[in-house]
Amino acid sequence: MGYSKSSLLIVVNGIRSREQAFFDRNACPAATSQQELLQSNPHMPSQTDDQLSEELKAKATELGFDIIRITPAISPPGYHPLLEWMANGYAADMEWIQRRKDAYQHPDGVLPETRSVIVVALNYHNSAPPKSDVRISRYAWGSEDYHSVLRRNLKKLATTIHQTRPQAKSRVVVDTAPLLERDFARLAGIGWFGKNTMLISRDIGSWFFIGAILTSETLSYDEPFQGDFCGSCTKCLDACPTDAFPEPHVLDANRCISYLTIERRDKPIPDDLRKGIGDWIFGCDICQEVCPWNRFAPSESLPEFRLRDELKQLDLLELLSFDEASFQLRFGGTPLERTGRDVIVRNAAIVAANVGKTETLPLLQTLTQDGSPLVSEAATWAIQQLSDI
Ligand code: B12
Ligand code: SF4
Ligand code: SF4
Repeated sequence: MGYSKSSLLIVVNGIRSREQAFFDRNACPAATSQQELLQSNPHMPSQTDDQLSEELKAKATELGFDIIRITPAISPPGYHPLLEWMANGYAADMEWIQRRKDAYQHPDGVLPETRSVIVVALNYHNSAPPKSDVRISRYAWGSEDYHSVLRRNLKKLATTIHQTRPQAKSRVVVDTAPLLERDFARLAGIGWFGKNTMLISRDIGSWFFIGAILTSETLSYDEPFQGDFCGSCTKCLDACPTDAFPEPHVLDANRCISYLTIERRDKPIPDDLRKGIGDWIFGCDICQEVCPWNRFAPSESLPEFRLRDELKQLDLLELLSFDEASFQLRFGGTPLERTGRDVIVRNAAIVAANVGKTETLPLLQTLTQDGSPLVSEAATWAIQQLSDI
């Protein structure tokens, strides 16, 4: 999932620490000099690292995060595998990853002088909607885009740091910054890299988002995750309909349905991969659905990720009829808005052919004249496929 908006830099100034409030009330000379000392030395902890780390963990639980762990800011072991991944062309057209490849070397590339990385996991698992014409990946079933949900709650969490260490610099990271989030989640001890490349937790499986706060502060650190609990299982590798895994733990984005249906927005989907897309119009969950570690995944943690009524039944006839206005009416403000109308209609045309829905032929015929070449090309292809039935 790639996003172009930059993550938010938050340096919370003006929030008075408990110490400051105490000193203000008691206004004695010693107190003033201590206060000055605190302000002149940003790294002098006003609370011990242990206390602040414990407070952060308690606050994270209160905010609904499922897991929070903390790791020192180091150069991630996944940096060289990342370079190899790009050199093999597996990043497809996600030039925003390649453009910032140097910045991935250390969290300093995102926030200078980062000392600690606070990593959270937020579960979004949800029970499946009734069968409809098309499928949408689970992460997009909620009422709000997960980036905004995570950012909002991470910003609240970051205030815990700034209340006691007013000079701290922190930055909230969800997806967009050049940070290998899965690497830091493993370093913090959240889980291991499954053969499907997902970070998997023994406690909650893999249906979770990762978010992070980079901070200039030192904290108490958790142990990295040791071991790999995939064993001899290969269910995810065998189930991928487009053969997107050239080897275990490596994903070729060019072949992944998630990339094809969400990120590939200005080019047609290659012909040889269209059948494999099956009935997915937005993302794909197959390599997680088959994973035994997800059998007992808990239900979603926040109401924002509860299945929206509008997604319970999705009809190809409606999707293929979308113009900009009706697309916005249906998907505005939801995670699907991000791709725009043309991509969803293009995907819907491919799905119509894949599921053999001949009732869509009149609509597809109209779409061959669509203003978007993405849509008209896919509609022409779909008509050919349906005519062969
Ligand atoms: C680009 C991207 C994609 C791309 C590429 C995915 C990929 N596997 O690389 C596409 C568009 C295909 C995609 C799809 C999805 N994504 Co995405 N994506 C990202 C993003 C923005 C960057 C990932 C990246 O840098 N990839 C490059 C590869 C090389 O790195 P990596 O897979 O993250 O980490 C690997 C290396 O570090 C390597 N490694 C580390 N050390 C070592 C050592 C050795 C020896 C070796 C060999 C390897 C190795 O192993 C890690 C795991 O494979 C991250 C957010 C972020 N900033 O990290 C989200 C992220 C990875 N995506 C996420 C999700 C939820 C998804 C989807 C499930 C969405 C969907 N349902 O459609 C799918 C899952 C597909 C899959 N099986 O991965 C979550 C994953 C959460 C989790 N529990 O793991 C993330 C973290 C977003 C988030 N903030 O929650 N995604
Ligand atoms: S998300 Fe789907 S297409 Fe992508 S690797 Fe997993 S199973 Fe394959
Ligand atoms: S399906 Fe099997 S091999 Fe794949 S990630 Fe899950 S446990 Fe590992």
